[in-house]
Order: sequence, then C-alpha cells, then structure tokens
Amino acid sequence: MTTTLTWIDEITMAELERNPYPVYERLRAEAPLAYIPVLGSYVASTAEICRTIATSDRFEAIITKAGGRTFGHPAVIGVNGPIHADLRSMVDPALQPQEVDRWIDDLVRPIARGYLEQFEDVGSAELVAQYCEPVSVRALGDLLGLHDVSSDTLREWFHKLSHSFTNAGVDENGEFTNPDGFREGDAAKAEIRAIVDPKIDHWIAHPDDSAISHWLHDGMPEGQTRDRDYIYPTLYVYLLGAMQEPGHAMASTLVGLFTRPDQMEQVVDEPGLIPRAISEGMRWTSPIWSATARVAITDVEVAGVELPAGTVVLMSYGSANHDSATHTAPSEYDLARPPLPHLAFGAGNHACAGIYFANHVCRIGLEELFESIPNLERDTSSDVEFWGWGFRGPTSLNVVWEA
Ligand code: 261
Repeated sequence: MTTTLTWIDEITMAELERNPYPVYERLRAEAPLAYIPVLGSYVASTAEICRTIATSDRFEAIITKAGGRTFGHPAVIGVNGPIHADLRSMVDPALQPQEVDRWIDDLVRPIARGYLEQFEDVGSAELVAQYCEPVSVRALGDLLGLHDVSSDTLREWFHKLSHSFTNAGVDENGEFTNPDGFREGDAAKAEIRAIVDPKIDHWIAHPDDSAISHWLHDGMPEGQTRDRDYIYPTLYVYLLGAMQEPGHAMASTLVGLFTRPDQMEQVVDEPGLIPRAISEGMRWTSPIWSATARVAITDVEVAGVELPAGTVVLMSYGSANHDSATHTAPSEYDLARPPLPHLAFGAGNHACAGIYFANHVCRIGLEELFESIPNLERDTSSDVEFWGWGFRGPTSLNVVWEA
C-alpha cells in the first residue's frame, strides 16, 4: 500500500497552538473545508463556510472530543432540542441587555479600580496576570455567586480546564495522543466540586440573587431544583470560556492597539472608541479561536465537499475572522477598518449567550485602565507571545509608564 503524505497530514498540535495562522491561511486558499488528521475532524476555515454551517438546519451542535472528555454531558455548547432550550432558558435571563445594564457598571468598575490601585503607582505591570485575567474572573465570579473563591483560584481553574479542553491531538486510530493532558482538567473539576457542592447545598435551601442560585431554581416547579449533575457541565463551560475570554479579548485589544500607536492615542483620548477597539481586537485575535463544533445530521454537500451524516466539523472562527474575502489585510489590527460583522461570538442558534455581558466587562475594564494610566507603553524589551489554537490570546503583556 502506498500513502501520499500531504502538508495537511503533517500539521501538528504544537504548531497550531504556537501560531495557527499560516496553516489556516493555506487551508482557506486550498482546502477551506478539509479533514485534518491530527484533529481527527473536518475544519471549516472561511467566513462563508463557518457561517453556512453554523446557521444550517442540516447541522447541529456537538462538543469536540477533548471538550466532551473535559466537560461531560449535557454542556450547553454541545446539546440540541429541549435540553439546549432548557439550558439556554437557565443561563440567558441574567445576560439580557436590559438586565446587564442595571448592574454592570456597579459590578465591574470597582473591581477594575481595585486591581488598578495595586499597581497604578508602580510604573510597570504585566497586564495579563495583574489586570485582564483578574478583572475578567472577578466580574463573572461575583455574578455567579462565587464571591469567596479567590481570583487566583478562578484563574487556575480556567487555565487547567482550557488546556484539557483543547488537548485535541489524536493518532491514526482516533485515540488521544496525550491522555495525561486531561489530568489537570480532572484535578480542576475535583476542586470545583469540593468548593461548589456545599454552595449548591446552601442555595437549594436558601435561594439568593446569584446566577447559580437562579440556575438551580428558575423555571422549576415549587420545591424542586435542577439536578447538580445536570448543571455542572454548563458551569464548566462558564468556568472555562466565560472566565477566560473577556481577559483574552482585553489583552489582545491592547496588543493590537500597541501595534498602532496613533490608534492607541485616539482611543485613550476618546473612550467612546473603546467598543470599536474591542470588536476589532476580537476579530484580530479571536479568543474562542477554534473550540466549538457542528455535526451533519444528514448527508450534506458543503463547498463541494460531500459530508456523510455524522461528520463532525470544527468551527475555526479565528481563521474565518482572517478571511481576506471579508476583511482587507486581515492580519493587521486596524481600528479604522469598516466595522463589518465578525464571527468571534459564532452564529446561529448556538451563538454566544454572553455577548452583551462580555463586551461590557471589556469596555469598563479598558475605560478604567486608560483613565488611570493614559500614558501606557508596551515594554519593548521582550516580545509579546500569543498561544493557543482552541482559545487564543497573549500569554503576557509587560507595560511601562511614567507614574
Ligand atoms: C462561555 C463560552 O465558553 C466556552 C465556549 C466554547 C468552548 C468552551 C467554553 O468553555
């Protein structure tokens, strides 16, 4: 037997995690809907194909293989029909714009101020660990009712869940190449259960205003609560993506602005531009780069490729957002580009439930940062490194200023 190895067969997880853009640029040009052996799955890499599949009634949601191994069932990102409808009816109310508008400022501004006070007089900081991640996790942690779980613990949880969720590499038999890569996710879940189970016991008897308490009680018959095993997979979705991604979005936006000092100055002088700067930041480096999937529910042809029923397709929105058919010079951060819709929050009936909340966390975080430290400069003694294929953002961001 002879096999013809092509460049697609030689793609590795390590290269995707370090920098997926060159591989995906070639995929978009040569094979925009392609089977990628190391991922054991098809990948959709253009804006058109991602949008088509995400909004098609011939596909439904499915959790990725490593994601399912990490979160279990039923996670809101991987279910359909009545269970999906119930889980969305559980998470959506607290995230409605008219609801978020009532408290978002009082929630996030003091958190942002609190972290800024710890370093604003110092003249240097590492903003990922000292600001973007803490603001992101504290805002959501307090909303969920996890006030007494430290920001460092919440950061540790999302880092561990994230590595486990994206431990996607498989061999030619479809077996995980690095089964040990799930250990840290398992350890995080054990710790989460040990801390959250007693809180759930409390909320069952004493409902309060926290989101998790509402998840337990809302829409249930008098005297009944949702089962905790039914809620946990969706809580893990939150403790990973919803905790991590506003921080990624803030940090990527800052790095993008540092590539355009004129635009950074514009945004600092005119805070009304911050929402636009964040949207471009999320297009430029999409935080949820390739972490969700769809499965064909019937034989279907997409972009000239025949997919039998049951075929899984990974949605590489981070690549779709660099599609030159939609965005000119896509690899450049540019506040001045036309604000065309991007796919950082997905599309279709599984589009992000937290769009409004996440955007406002990022907005208030950057407003407070620029207000306190208008003369922020990147510390150019080191380069900024980005990491991640499933989830992507800067690993650190050293800055200096005249304090
Ligand atoms: C809140 C969104 O979180 C996720 C999205 C996609 C994959 C995993 C997540 O935790």
